[in-house]
Amino acid sequence: MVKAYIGLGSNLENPKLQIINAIKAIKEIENTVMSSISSLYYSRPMGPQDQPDYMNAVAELTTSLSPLTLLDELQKIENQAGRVRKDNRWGPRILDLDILLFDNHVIDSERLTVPHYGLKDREFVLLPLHEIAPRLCLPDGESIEKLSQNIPANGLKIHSQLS
Ligand code: PH2
Ligand code: MG
Ligand code: MG
Repeated sequence: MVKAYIGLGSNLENPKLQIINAIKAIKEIENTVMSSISSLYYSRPMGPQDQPDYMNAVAELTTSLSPLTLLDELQKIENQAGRVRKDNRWGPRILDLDILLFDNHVIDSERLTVPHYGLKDREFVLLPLHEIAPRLCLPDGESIEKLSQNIPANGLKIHSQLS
């Protein structure tokens, strides 16, 4: 069993409900346990500014799935939520489930890049991740503690606590 960290995001069609439903669905993934979940956070959109604010959270999974099988399961959940894949980089979305970290693996394949390429520059990833895993280090040795101290909060706000 290894630990994987998943970023959850939504800014369309009742984002809070989307995240709550996604958490339920992730808990049903085979051979996987949700070992921790952060608070829900409101965040300002990164990328185009003419889109609604986001709701973001980070989950810790303990899993025996392979990275690509976990990716398949997460994409199924995105699709079930009604996500339509468009060519809109950083545009609005009903549900986005990103594998942020998968144990200490470094993966650079066509379907999957781990650690997630934006991890170090996104307050809506680093701060929820720090909430649930303050002692975590990235495969390159950088600490979440330090990264989260150095990132501007950019208005990130806790909306509600789940656990
Ligand atoms: N996701 C994006 C683009 N911009 N901004 C915030 N605040 N939160 C997100 O999850 C997010 C974003 C594309 O994945
Ligand atoms: Mg994303
Ligand atoms: Mg994504």
